Amino acid sequence: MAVPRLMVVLPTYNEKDNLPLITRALFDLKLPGLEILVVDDGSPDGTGQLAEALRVEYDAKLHVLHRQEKNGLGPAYLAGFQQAIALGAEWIVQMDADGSHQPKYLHTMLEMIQRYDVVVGSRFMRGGGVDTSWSLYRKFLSLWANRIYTPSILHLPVYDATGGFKIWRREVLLGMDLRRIQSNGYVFQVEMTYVAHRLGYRIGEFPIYFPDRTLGESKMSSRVALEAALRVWQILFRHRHLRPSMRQPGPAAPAP
Ligand SMILES: Nc1nc2c(ncn2[C@@H]2O[C@H](COP(=O)(O)OP(=O)(O)OP(=O)(O)O)[C@@H](O)[C@H]2O)c(=O)[nH]1
Ligand SMILES: [Mg+2]
Repeated sequence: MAVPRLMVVLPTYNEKDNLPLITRALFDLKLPGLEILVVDDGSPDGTGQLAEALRVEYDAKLHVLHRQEKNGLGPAYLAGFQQAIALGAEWIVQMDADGSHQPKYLHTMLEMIQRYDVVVGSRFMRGGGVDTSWSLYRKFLSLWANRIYTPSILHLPVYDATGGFKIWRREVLLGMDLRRIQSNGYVFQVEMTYVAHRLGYRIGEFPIYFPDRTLGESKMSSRVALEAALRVWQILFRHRHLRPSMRQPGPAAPAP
């Protein structure tokens, strides 16, 4: 059987210290057919140039998409997904470059993608967890937002509504019609999961432990969390009309 091409999309903005670590860890998994696509939005710290050096080091197995403007994680992922599809990827891994999404989980998540359309690395299901340094208050608030608040508004069948460590089948990204997705930040994750769910794709969840970013500062704040909570309603009204029959017919997968 031909090995499906696996593309890990890594968005970066000022990740020059993290990028070499995550790319090394990914290639060390020795997963057949694994390639990486770095999506850098002109990082002032030189992450883009560093990615070019890694491209030479890893030969054709690492690709770099340079974008001029920084306009957030959502648009960066969307551009990366389009490029991954254009490069022929069959399975597309969505993963932050900051160390919070640990490559070691990919073995099992890849087994699961054979049975599901999307696999979500889940912090809030049994067996998952968040950084031990999180205060009880922050843990409680995230657990409530992800397991109770968001799923009860959107009727989502997942425990981690804002989870951003995912594997997508190519057909799913094509069928979702990514032009529908408009959000950024935490809400981008919710919107992607909700659209997939409304279109009837099967979503599997796998428990992950989520350490805080290895290097650099977290941008999480109460304002960011509150805005995300309100925007969940916007997602509901924007997409609740979607049905499985409204999947976009995409071109067939390329021959192996
Ligand atoms: N290309 C691109 N990447 C971005 C942008 N914003 C964030 N990223 C990257 O997206 C990933 C996740 O972003 P983070 O800033 O870590 O966001 P977060 O994980 O929600 O928050 P913290 O880790 O708590 O700060 C990281 O790999 C970032 O470098 C952006 O505007 N453009
Ligand atoms: Mg992060």
